[in-house]
Amino acid sequence: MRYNRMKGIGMLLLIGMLLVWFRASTDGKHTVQTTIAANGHVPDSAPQTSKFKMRPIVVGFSQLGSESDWRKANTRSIQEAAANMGITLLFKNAEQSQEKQFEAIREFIARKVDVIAISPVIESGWEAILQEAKEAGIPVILSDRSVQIRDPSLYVTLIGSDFNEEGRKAGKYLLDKVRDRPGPVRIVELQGTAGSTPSIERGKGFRAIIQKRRDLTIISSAPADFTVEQGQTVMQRMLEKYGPDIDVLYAHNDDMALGAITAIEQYGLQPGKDIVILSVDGTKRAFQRMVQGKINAVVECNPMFGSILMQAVKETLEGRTLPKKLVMPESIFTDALADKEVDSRQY
Ligand code: GYE
Repeated sequence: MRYNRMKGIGMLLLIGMLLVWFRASTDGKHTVQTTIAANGHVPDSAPQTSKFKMRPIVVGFSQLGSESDWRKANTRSIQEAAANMGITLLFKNAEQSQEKQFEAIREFIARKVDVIAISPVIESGWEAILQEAKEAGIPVILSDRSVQIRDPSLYVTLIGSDFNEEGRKAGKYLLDKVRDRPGPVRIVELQGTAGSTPSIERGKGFRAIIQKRRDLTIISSAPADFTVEQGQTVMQRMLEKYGPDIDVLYAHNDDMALGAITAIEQYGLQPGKDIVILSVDGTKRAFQRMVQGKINAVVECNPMFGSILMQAVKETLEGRTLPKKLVMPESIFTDALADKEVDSRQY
């Protein structure tokens, strides 16, 4: 009896010592096995197979806001991917404020996270804060939008879309749509957040294409911050000024197009008929409006890159070299096919 108890205590002591040794020999290390396929495909449920998993990878993610359906889907995708891959995500919503992004990043640095991911609200003003992250030895991955910096070594990679190409696609659709229509074709443009990459590039790409016809002119262009509310207010103002002269609305995202549709209907015009409407993103709500004939075409922008972002986090910590930009595959949808696609939209 006594001998058995001694044996039990001895076993407990041994296990305790082994645990201490185990912790000491693996502390701070992430022994991960990658599950990325040769073609770059990452299974969404890829498990975090850390051999001696004493501490999961910790990522601080500064999301720029929750201004649109696209953004909400993007947040969901990133949170789900982190959970599926056993990565701890510290999530901060900056509500479209760069200042709040700086605060979040400083907090991540203080908490010594393994990687910082940032979705930058605007392009300028990032050099100093990224330098702080670099000095703390924390790699930065950019998500969705870009930054203007002199030193490209301040971030590892950018995962997002080709916004210029999205603008070009919208322009090509328009050229085709009005090909038999004599000019002038008067366009109003609802830009997104002033100074943000998608707004800058969607504007440039669109202009590069429509300039092929001189009688296509942008008569008014104003930022509406990518929200339904501002889309409605700014469109209202444009209607008051230009009224039935407006032939086309190009909205830099679906949410602003939805707001604008309300304004157009209140003004007494038919969206999609009196005014041709193009937008960007491909949300379910925009597809529903396309089925109703109120939006004519939507250029897709894909927010579902959570698993690619998390895989990039793992590979960065493994010391691998990643391409400077990872671009999402995207399409364009028109009212002709909307009813076939609407039910399968994920966001
Ligand atoms: O198009 C818009 C969102 O940065 C690509 O931001 C993103 C854009 C997206 O608010 O809906």
